[in-house]
Amino acid sequence: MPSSRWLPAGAIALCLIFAAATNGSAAPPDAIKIGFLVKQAEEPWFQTEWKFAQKAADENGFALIKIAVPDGGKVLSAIDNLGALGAQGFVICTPDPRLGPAIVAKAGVYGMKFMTVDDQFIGPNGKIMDQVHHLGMSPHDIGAQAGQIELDEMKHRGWAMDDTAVMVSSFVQLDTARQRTDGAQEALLAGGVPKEKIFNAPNKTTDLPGSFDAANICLTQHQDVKHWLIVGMNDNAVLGAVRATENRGIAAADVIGVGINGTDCHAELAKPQATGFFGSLLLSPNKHGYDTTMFVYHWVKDGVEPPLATFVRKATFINRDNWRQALADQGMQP
Ligand code: FCA
Repeated sequence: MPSSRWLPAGAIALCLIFAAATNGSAAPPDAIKIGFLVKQAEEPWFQTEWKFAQKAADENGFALIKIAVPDGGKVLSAIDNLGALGAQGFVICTPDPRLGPAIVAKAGVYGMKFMTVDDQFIGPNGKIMDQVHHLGMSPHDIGAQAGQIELDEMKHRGWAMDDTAVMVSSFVQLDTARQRTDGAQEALLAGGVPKEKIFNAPNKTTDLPGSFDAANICLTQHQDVKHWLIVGMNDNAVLGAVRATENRGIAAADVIGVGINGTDCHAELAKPQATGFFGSLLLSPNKHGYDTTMFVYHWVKDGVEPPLATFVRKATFINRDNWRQALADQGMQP
């Protein structure tokens, strides 16, 4: 059982027992119950959100029920289980934004208040469901920041544009991911990178093996490139691509990758030797976890509807030198 006490995938049947036995232990039996459902419970990003959601629950005497929902079936049964437990609301990062209408309908069956975190729902018309309450990061601007940091570092290393190319470790099916890599590309183009030197590496899955495989194909197609800049939607999208460059024998000094999240790269930044993973933009999973949970809690308890959309714009560049301090400054000890 993971130490952070969450429901592993496939253990939904145990939800009632597990939730009653372990989650929200500080809350009395008649306390308000709020669920927190995440698509990739194995990512430190989501574990950090959970940790701060739990802090909100502990401080305010309500119960938090944390459930891993790696696919659509798990999402729907998790909401049923929340209903059976008498939960009045939940926060969700869905494994597939197109499940949005089904999730809205299912929550409606139980009269639950809910909001999305990180990934917004997509409606039947293919557009973001902007009537669903949401809190997330500011994808385009933060992507652009990653691109700008790479340009600055490229200059610092004295690389020539001629023998440099950009790898975009992309996942365009997810709107927040697409906006981040679009923002990065725009910054790189504005900084003088020619369009024809930007190569797409579409990831099949949003994890390290997914980005590794996509990067491998891209590197095979462009063996003449000497220096690589790597952008992606999060730390794993960049880490997998960096691993692929190493696999090909490309030296760390010839690679600049900047991740996003700042939560999933601590082992990387702690390595004794620098790798091609130059650093990351540390977001605010503490706020994402704490604030969404409090929004839903107040909505349930006091009838106060949260703002429809909240975008957390802060991003702190972390690297091998400052990451421990930057995390500590924001109460997110590694
Ligand atoms: C998405 C990504 C996460 C994190 C979050 C803010 O859900 O999958 O890694 O970047 O957005």
